[in-house]
Amino acid sequence: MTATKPKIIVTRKLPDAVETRMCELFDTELNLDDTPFSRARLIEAVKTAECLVPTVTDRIDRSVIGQAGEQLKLIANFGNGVDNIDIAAAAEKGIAVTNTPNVLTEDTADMTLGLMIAVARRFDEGVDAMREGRFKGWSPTWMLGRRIWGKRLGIVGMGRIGTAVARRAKAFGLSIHYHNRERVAEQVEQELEATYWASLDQMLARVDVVSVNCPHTPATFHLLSARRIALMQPGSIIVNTARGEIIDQDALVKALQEGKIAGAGLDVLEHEPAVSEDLMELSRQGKAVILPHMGSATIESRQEMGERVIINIRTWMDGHRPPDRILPNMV
Ligand code: 8YV
Repeated sequence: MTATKPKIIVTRKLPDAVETRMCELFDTELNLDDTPFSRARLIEAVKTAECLVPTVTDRIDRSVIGQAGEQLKLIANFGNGVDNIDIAAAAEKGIAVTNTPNVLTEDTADMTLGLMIAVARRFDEGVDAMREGRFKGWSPTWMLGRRIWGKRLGIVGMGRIGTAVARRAKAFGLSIHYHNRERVAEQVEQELEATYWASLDQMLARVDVVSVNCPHTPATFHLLSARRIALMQPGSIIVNTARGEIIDQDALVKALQEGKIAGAGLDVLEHEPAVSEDLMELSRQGKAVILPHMGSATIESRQEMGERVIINIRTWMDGHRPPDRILPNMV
């Protein structure tokens, strides 16, 4: 328990209301111009802060944690995914790590459905056609996409976001298939009329749309490997609103180039923010819709993510276990 206001370092610009409340409650160092922290600045921060508030753009690996001072007790991540933080190294040093679950579930699920429809119904190409003045009037055979109603959706990772995607997709007339480490509760399976596949390979070969909704961990790195992408049906599409690293991006590019699968909707990329010329070319050809990691980018989500960060810090200050604590066995 800390008697005075603890020293908090926030690595990126957060919504004003969140920053204001943080300044009221803590001895807070903000990053008003939002310049991402260099590694050196991050190391400097872990040497002085009692609590660090990083985001997905900060790589807090074993080496950074190793250089943290004794005063650092909490890393309160502004974000759900914690693949940017070495959780085991933090635990070994007695540093608690928290995230911001739940509050971005619905927005990320909306984005997943949005991408699914955008790819299948060629939103991107339609917008381009209008911007470039290529719309010369309605035609019965122009801009034909593919129907998603009645198709099979295979969800990889049936956690909070995967389940929210399933609920929406069911309403859009897709039948729900899923692969998960564990089968979800029978009641949820019944509600969604979902089919469970213990074998990811089996599921990939049988569905029309694949949605990636699992966390990025060492076990899910390149889970969608070249071999697995090759199992997908030629007319199928893949949507990723989780983490780029879960799909072998080079293999995905090759499959799209060779027409082995029909399309991809990517809100996240491997090696973000870099985007390869090959991928951009596929985007220009209408085979990929690529977004700049916008899944949780609503005013409401970002505000509520900030509130969760504050709750986690406050609970820790009061000597309790922060509600969103991540333990090494959880990743
Ligand atoms: C966040 C995300 O905006 O929360 C996550 O895991 O991927 C994003 O939607 C980002 O991580 C903020 O750190």
